[in-house]
Amino acid sequence: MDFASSFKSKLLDALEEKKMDPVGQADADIDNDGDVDDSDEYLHKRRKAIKKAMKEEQELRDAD
Ligand SMILES: [Ca+2]
Repeated sequence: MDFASSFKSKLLDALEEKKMDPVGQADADIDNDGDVDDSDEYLHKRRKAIKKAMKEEQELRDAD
C-alpha cells in the first residue's frame, strides 16, 4: 500500500469511528487515535479552511 492509500484509509477509519474531537474543542490529537501525526495535521488544516470559508461567506452576506 502506498503512502496516499495508507493515509486515506487511516483518515476514513477515523471519520467512520466518529471519535474525533468536537469542533472548537479539538486538541493536537484531533482524531483521538493516540498519536499526533499527518492525519491530525490534515484534519486541523481542513477544519481551519472550512472555518475560514464560512467566515468569508458570512462577511459577503453582511456586506450585501
Ligand atoms: Ca491522531
